[in-house]
Amino acid sequence: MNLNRKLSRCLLVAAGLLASVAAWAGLPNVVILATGGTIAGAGAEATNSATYQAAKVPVDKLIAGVPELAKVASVRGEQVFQIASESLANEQLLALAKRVAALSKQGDVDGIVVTHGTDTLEETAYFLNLVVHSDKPIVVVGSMRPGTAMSADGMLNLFNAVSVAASQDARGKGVLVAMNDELNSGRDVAKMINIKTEAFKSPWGPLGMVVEGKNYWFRLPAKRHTVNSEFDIDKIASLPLVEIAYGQGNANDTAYRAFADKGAKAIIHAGTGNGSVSNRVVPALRELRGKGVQIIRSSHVNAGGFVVRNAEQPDDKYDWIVAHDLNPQKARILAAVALTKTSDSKELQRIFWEY
Ligand code: DAS
Repeated sequence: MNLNRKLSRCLLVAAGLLASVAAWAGLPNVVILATGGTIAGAGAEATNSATYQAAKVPVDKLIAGVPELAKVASVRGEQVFQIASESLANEQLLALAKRVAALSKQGDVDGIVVTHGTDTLEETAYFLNLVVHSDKPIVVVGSMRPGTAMSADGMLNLFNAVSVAASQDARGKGVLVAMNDELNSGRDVAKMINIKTEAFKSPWGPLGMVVEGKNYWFRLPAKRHTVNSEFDIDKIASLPLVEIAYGQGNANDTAYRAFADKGAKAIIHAGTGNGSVSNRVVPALRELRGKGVQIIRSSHVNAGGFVVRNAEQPDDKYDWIVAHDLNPQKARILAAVALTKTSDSKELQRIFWEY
């Protein structure tokens, strides 16, 4: 057996021993649900911080790679998927949320960590925030560099996530995202850059920080979430098709019409500025609204949009909805969840104000 395999086996055995010590010591029970991504990635060289294969390392090796986890929790892992998150479709999102919800109901589970690719981490974190009825800590975590790279960020991100998931003071704060020592709301946070370890930001700031296993809180979520949500994953069998069309100066209505032809129940307009719509696109959106497709104006401005009704577009007259401060990809998640309950545009707008 080569040295690498011997080392892996030793790590796994050591992790097993540490886990039993943690369990014996009565530490909180944390379950890690692994889905893939860079945090499970592997590159050829230590200098490969951007060139690597995502979704390669299994959850038991992720746990074995951070023996310090046993100091803060009794940890066990489940490999839910092993995929890059840009390919995590609605079906996987539902399956993951159902597993999170089921575990959260178990008396022997004190907290849950979801390891995830960073590309759609913000979508999954928001979805869980909307549909999992538990006040137990649910912490989503990824990494910007694979574990094989110099100054990899995954180990500390994972340690922080497990430490927060094991914390009493993280309860009732909604789904959290633990990246780069910050604790952000799963609702607010988005990936703002794809080449830095400080990639995830909330337009309204983090909820807190985690430093050497201690949480420091500065604010609380203002929108409805988890136990205070009217949506429940146990009552959602599937998600309706919601698509996103990107606004730009030379836009036309081709994408919107094609999405509607494919059965989209709502179209998120990822608009410029205040969710603005080109005058070449407005007629198609009004026609599609007349055919029952919901039209939702969001903004693709980078640091976070803030779309209000009837500013430059007569939303009341057109019966359109505004996504407020949700970016287009989060607006898609909320629209899909909301449409499992109502297709009334006034009710949908209420939901966009409250979540
Ligand atoms: N492809 C990216 C993903 O799985 C890798 C990462 O950043 O996690 O989201």
